[in-house]
Amino acid sequence: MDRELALQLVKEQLTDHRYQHTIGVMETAIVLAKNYGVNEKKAELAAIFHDYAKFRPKDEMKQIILDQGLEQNLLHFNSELWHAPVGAYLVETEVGITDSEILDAIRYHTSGRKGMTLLDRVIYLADYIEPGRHFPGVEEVREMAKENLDQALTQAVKNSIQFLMRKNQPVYPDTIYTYNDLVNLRRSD
Ligand code: DGI
Ligand code: FE
Ligand code: FE
Repeated sequence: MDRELALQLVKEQLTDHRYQHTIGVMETAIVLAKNYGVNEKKAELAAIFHDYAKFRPKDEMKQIILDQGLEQNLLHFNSELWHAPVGAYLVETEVGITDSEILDAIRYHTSGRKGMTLLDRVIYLADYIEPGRHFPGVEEVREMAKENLDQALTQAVKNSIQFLMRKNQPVYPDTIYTYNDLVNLRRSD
């Protein structure tokens, strides 16, 4: 699918603000893909569609999680997490994208997962550092992302978990698995 059609399809699903975020994620993901040897076309499409389900009503997302046998444990956690796996499902069924690497990058863009692929990493990080993001610590991660993908990703995941803990929010298991996996990967002992 070409970029123009993909953008047209996603624009209908999003607010203007979220569409601008999507453009930022797309541009950032392409730079990261080039830098770290990831398929640029897959990075482009995964980025364009990563927040496809962001504005679906909660009830609709809940029903899809139940009916399609998605991870049921999601229902016990913040509904902000749901748009990622539900998005992967809708991008396959409504948009017709069947590439499992692209669908996985969408599915895991919020929580990450143990054993993230390079494409998963690029999309997670692009979502975190795109130019429209302004929160404490983001500039540090932007700088790291120029040199070391995993170091930047680890910092982004750590910041996200600390943010959730400061707000006394539960942390979804995949988010913890992502952190543990990245820390184990980087350990030299
Ligand atoms: O969709 P975006 O805003 O671009 O970004 P995102 O897909 O990373 O979603 C961020 C939201 O998800 C934010 O409100 C925090 C929430 N979130 C991310 N990881 C976890 C989480 N919420 C809980 N409870 N647990 C998590 O591990
Ligand atoms: Fe998202
Ligand atoms: Fe996003």
